Amino acid sequence: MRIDLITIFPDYFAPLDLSLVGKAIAGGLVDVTVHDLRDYTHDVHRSVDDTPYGGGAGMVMKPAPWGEVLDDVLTRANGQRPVLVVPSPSGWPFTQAVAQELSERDHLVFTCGRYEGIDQRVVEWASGPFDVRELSLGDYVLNGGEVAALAIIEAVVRLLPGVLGNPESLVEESYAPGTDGLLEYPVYTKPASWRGLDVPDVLLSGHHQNVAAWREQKSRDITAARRPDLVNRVEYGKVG
Ligand code: JAH
Repeated sequence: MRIDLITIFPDYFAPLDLSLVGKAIAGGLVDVTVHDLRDYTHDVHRSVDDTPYGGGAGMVMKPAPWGEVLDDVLTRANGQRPVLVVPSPSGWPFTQAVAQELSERDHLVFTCGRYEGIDQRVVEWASGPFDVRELSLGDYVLNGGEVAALAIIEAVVRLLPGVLGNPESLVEESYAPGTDGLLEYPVYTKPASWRGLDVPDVLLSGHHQNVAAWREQKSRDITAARRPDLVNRVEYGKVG
């Protein structure tokens, strides 16, 4: 998988060399290139933003540097139509199903906007040569798309064949929120008693059917309390 990242803060992506994603990069499964948007400006101040047409607070990212960097990325796309991931608080929800779709693509390009966002004509133009996906991680505003891009990359790269050590943990996650499932039940390990708190007896009983029933009930209770939207989807027959 090829990943191009476009940002005015290239250092934000240093953590990609760590952990599981770092191993995927070191092992040649993933090839990441970080592009500094300011390298695609031509003025002495290397300026990437300007005031918004129509007025209002804040600044908007100018389209020209984005056009030039995206043209440059396309020269290395081998005539394919890469996915352009645009992290945005106004995007479509990023779910496990979307992560799965992205993991099946060859080439992902991330636009990490700052300020009030990127001139909308960039997305409009890009929907020709790219498969554009404006994506939101949740209903909150960050200072830019970098942290959202890191989260999306981690969720996608761990799904690539050969990246995760234990493929069974992927199977269990087909029942995770975002793939129509319930929230996870609580987990425990040794010691059986810690700071006066005991592991629930059923988990020590060796009675596998009771363990399964206890976990199912915990999952339902937790999901009902925290994510009633997921309980309803389950009851309509997708999982439970
Ligand atoms: C903020 C560009 N849903 C998470 C998320 C994703 C992106 C942004 N904020 C929140 C963002 C400012 C500029 C992107």
